[in-house]
Amino acid sequence: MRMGDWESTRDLDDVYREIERLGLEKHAMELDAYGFTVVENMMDADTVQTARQAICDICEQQTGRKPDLKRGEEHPDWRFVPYLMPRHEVFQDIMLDETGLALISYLVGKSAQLFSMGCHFKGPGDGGQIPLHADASLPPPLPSYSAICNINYALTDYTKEAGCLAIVPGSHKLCRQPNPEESALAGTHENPKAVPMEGPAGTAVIWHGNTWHGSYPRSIPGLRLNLAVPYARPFMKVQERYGTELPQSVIDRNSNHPRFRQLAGLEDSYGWKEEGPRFLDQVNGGYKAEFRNREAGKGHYA
Ligand SMILES: O=C(O)CCC(=O)C(=O)O
Ligand SMILES: [Fe+2]
Repeated sequence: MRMGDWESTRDLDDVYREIERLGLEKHAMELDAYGFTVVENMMDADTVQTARQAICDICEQQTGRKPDLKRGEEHPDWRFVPYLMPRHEVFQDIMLDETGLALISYLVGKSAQLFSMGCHFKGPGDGGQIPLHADASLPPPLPSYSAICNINYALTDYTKEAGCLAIVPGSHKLCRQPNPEESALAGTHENPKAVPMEGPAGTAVIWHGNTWHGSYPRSIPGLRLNLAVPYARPFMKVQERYGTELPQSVIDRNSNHPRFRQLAGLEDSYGWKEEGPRFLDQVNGGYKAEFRNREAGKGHYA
């Protein structure tokens, strides 16, 4: 029997076929079993370098201080560098990479929207810890499915002393946030169940929205840069404003990609006023394949 060609799982079948086509079955299984997976060489060296430089330039505009990747003293502890997707083409290409899209679609569905794209920009210092948490900031209990998911790209080498990402394997099954006494990643109360996600720049870690994660403080000279790219089911309010607020040049550049408009919120049908809802083109077509405006007058609204 051929798996995945069924009326009852039409959206899942598409997602599953893409996972098969790209040979990502092992990663899908790890997401279910452990709540996270690691993809080595997710980004090539040029992409890492371009993304890192773009973030350093934006950080310099934000702080007035030139980042020094080797020493990092000018940027102690950590700061967030937000809203990266529209600010450089490299970030749009990273969002549209087929491996990432296949895995996030497995977790949050084909109707995923980009939640935000930022960098946790970290220099040396005791204040560089991001305590363990689950990204699904919903009232407890958290749903067992992934309401939100995340791809964390290492833009510098990840080691514990360098301030890398930490994950508590299997924690997605607990369906709750860690308590304050479970969340530390440094000091005498450091959670011993947390595992450092060590690996070279270009590695990506993908996790389920319930998975406990954070990052260690950096105790060696230099800077740690990540690219944090959470995606959400569209019932979750996204963190950054895209949609029609995006520069037209960004929309035009990516308009040939079949998923850009949905990811960037351009197909968001909610928030209507007197004009009323837009209508789904087909009832059984899964999510938001096509919209018609009200005048076209048939189908269900999204
Ligand atoms: O890599 C890190 O510092 C953790 C970032 C984080 O918590 C997130 O992106 O949700
Ligand atoms: Fe997080």
